Amino acid sequence: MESKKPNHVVVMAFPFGTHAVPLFNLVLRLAIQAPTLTFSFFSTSKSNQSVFGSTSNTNNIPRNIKPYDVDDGVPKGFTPKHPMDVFNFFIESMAENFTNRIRSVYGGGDEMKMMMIKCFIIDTFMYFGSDMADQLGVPLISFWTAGPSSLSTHYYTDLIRQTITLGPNGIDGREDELIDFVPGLSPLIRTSDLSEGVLFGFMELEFTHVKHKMGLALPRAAAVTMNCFPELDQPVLEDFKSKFQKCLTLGPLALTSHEYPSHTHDDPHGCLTWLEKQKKTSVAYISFGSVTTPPPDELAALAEGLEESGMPFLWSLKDHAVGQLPNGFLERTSRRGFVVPWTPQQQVLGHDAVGAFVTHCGWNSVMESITAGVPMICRPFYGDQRLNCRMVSDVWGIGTRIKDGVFTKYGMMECLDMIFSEEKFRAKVGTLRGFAKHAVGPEGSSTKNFKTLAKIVCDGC
Ligand code: U2F
Repeated sequence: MESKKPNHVVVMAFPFGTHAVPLFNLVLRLAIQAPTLTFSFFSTSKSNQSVFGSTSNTNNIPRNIKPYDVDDGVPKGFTPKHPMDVFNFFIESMAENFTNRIRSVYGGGDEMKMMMIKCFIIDTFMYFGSDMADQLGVPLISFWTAGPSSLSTHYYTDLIRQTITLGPNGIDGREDELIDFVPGLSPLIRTSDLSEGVLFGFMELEFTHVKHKMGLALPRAAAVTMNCFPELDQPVLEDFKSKFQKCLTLGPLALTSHEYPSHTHDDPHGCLTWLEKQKKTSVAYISFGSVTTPPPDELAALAEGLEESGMPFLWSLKDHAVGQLPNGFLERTSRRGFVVPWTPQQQVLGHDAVGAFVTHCGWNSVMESITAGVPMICRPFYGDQRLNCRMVSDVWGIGTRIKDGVFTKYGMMECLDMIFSEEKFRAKVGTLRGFAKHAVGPEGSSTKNFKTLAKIVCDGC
């Protein structure tokens, strides 16, 4: 705060799912590029602990990044009865809590200290950042952790609601209607692929309003950035170019963050050693991201399908769910199956032995699978995952969806058979992988876009 020139960048992370880590990795690269700037990273204490806490990270964090904890909004003494309770408390108070915390760090109302802020970098969900940036007259960078098409459905939420008017039965019976009127969006997208709150589902929840407001705020950002590359969704990205001040694709982030080891790269269970013993392209890797576990009946069906298929598999399964596997499953499959609570997923997918990825279609997982050239078997659950699944299976043709949307023993076996025997999936994902690699190369679009981003952030420093 000593210098008179604004030299602070305020970063606002969204503390759930895999949001804070990719934003942090982006901030790391910028902080190295701009050592005279201080990057203040605001998130809840739990999220900051997981991002900054691991020892392997600490040594690699430049000193010009400082974490600040923000109140998570959960009333003191409250015992959550449902995992969503904590999420909803956070959402309802995030605008107030972040604003107050930022004001307390930057002078408690002393406008001179607020003047030290030269730029905001926010997770797109933190829509209220636009007002703060406008008040100070500084640029705001919006970072969308998911894919272009899902962002498009949030930007065009009003158009979608006006064009498809749902009656008293809501989406029932209209699940397969095509969203073929949104500029740039693939005409193969259906109403049921939309995230909850765009057209149906939890319409009264505060989170629905947050997503609507963030869509409307996008044109106010100096740049909208995201973890992808142009060939993945050209028409949507072209449309964004005409709607946003700047649209910068920066991905795949998995290929740009390797130099910053984090706990996601640790391998305490020896997955990579286990993969070394498997044949090339023989293993099915299963993971449903950081939040989701399929319901018990589906877990059992998935396990039965894996067992009956006779295929080697590596399964990232949270400890609390292991008891829901069929009796004796672990013992019977121990010669060819490995079940662990966490894997170094990027390296796992990049290992020659892995031939298919059974995934919930979280955006980071989809990007990591493409980056590694591994075709997918999709079982989406919520949010952007259904839309990502549609892109993977119907638009890009680099995977298949599980039959009828839920795991069954024979459905699982059918998908495994299809993905391992039909070369077309691997060929198509291989092509995308090539584009991905080129994007982060010396002449690639992501490399150029990162330079543009760094220029906006560092302007005058
Ligand atoms: C939310 O995403 P999730 O955290 O549920 O899922 P992903 O986006 O796929 O991210 C999971 C990350 O965790 C890593 C994996 C990914 O980077 O490599 N990981 C791991 O290293 N080891 C493991 O054993 C398991 C996972 C949300 F649910 C999605 O719908 C959104 O698309 C996403 C991004 O906004 O956030």
